[in-house]
Amino acid sequence: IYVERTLAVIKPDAVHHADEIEDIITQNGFSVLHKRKVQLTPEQASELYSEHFGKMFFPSLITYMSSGPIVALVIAKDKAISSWRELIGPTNALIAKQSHPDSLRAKYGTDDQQNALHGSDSFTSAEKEIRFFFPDSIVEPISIGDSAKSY
Ligand code: YYY
Ligand code: MG
Repeated sequence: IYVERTLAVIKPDAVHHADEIEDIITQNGFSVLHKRKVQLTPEQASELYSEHFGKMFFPSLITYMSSGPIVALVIAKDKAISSWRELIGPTNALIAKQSHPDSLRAKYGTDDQQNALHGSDSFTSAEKEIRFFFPDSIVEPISIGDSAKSY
């Protein structure tokens, strides 16, 4: 049995709800494999969001993401990447409140920037983002049981 992993980040605006959000994560069947509370420097936030460099919202995104502590979690479940993206909801929390009222961004976010949560969007970004926060963790799918196969 192979368990997919993804990176979840509780952003500065939602860190005061971190315990509650972690409960929701486990209630939704995810295992929390690693957890770290850190405050990113603007340079580190820029690295994490490098794909958005040059966009209008990039400078304010970096200011926001480095404005206070965040909680990074490696969470695991079958189809963890898409399942976590689904649970957090649309990027814009204002839209989430309309179309996905039960999503975490609807519950904890404010607008298109302060949206409370991050989730990796693909296997490649999950691997990269897990390594960014947890450089010592094993990135390969973890195997439970005795048969060893790779992707
Ligand atoms: O992956 P996701 O977080 O749902 O959205 P992205 O399009 O990758 O944008 C990353 C991040 O940038 C988003 O979570 C908030 C911020 N952002 C913004 O501040 N303003 C926008 N118009 C779009 C995104
Ligand atoms: Mg994204």
